Amino acid sequence: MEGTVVKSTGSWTTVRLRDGTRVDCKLKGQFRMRDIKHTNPVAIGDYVEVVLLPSDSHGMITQIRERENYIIRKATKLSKVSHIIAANLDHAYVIVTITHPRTSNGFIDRFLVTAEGYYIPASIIFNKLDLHKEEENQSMAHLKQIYEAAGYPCYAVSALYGDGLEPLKKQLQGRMNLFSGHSGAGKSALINAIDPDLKTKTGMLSEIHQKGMHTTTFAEMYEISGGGYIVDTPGIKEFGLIDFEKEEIPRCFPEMDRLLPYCQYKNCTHTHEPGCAVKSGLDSGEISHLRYNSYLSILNDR
Ligand SMILES: Nc1nc2c(ncn2[C@@H]2O[C@H](COP(=O)(O)OP(=O)(O)O)[C@@H](O)[C@H]2O)c(=O)[nH]1
Ligand SMILES: [Mg+2]
Ligand SMILES: [Zn+2]
Repeated sequence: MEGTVVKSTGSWTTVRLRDGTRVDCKLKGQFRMRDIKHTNPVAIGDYVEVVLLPSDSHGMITQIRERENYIIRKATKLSKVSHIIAANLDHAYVIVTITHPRTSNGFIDRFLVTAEGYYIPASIIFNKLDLHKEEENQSMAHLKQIYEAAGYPCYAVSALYGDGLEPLKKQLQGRMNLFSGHSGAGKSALINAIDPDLKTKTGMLSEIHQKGMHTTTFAEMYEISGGGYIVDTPGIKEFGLIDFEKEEIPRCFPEMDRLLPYCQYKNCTHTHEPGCAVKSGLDSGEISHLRYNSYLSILNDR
């Protein structure tokens, strides 16, 4: 039988079979040792083959189909093994808050670069609209303009009051979606608002630190009624950017990549080269300084 991995906690893996039933499965021994680069041989979103064990109420995963894509992170910055957060994603969403807590531009851009790096289409969800005053609305409008021009769809919602959810719900239908964002940005609240049946745990925002507490400790996949999934990821501080070489970064900024054919050099890094269309774009306002500064900072990190 075939199914999708919807939960993986270590020793047990929950698989949703085609007919909708869920089976807790063990892994056939061979997988545990095969993949030494990753701490988890099977990940949320994996398509697997399962053999049901009639004597027990559980099953055995016998095959893992090749992944179309996946997103990984490292346990620590220096560690050689990485953890697959989720596989076979159709779309990645970053939940951004202008306030309570403020999401940094660096975080947004790192997320987007990671998604581009893995060829996963990405969008931005601005949450907590209800907390916005004039100033926050202006900040959001400014960011929205920058990211939409770059090619990223933007949504503005309030998970608390349910505002602005309809267009987003349409996009989520029938797809495998990843939700990421700072802890406290409202990922769990948003999943609740999208599908109240799911009853995700949402944490209270700590008033002293203005930081969210960790209520989710490992990624979990939720099935949306009507079809589709949302993978909720725990507060990821050092999101992604793991496997990439410096040379790959320029293509991960789509608005700059589009200008590359107009740069004098085919392999222009848009830093010191003469005749660079991206640098001209900075002067003309076509390229945002905010994005360009992120680009430089990510490039210099490599
Ligand atoms: N005012 C307001 N608070 C929200 C909104 N969405 C989430 N919150 C609150 O923000 C805190 C963190 O939300 P949670 O969903 O746990 O964030 P997560 O860490 O990203 O999963 C909780 O206290 C939520 O009630 C919103 O749209 N407006
Ligand atoms: Mg949460
Ligand atoms: Zn250039």
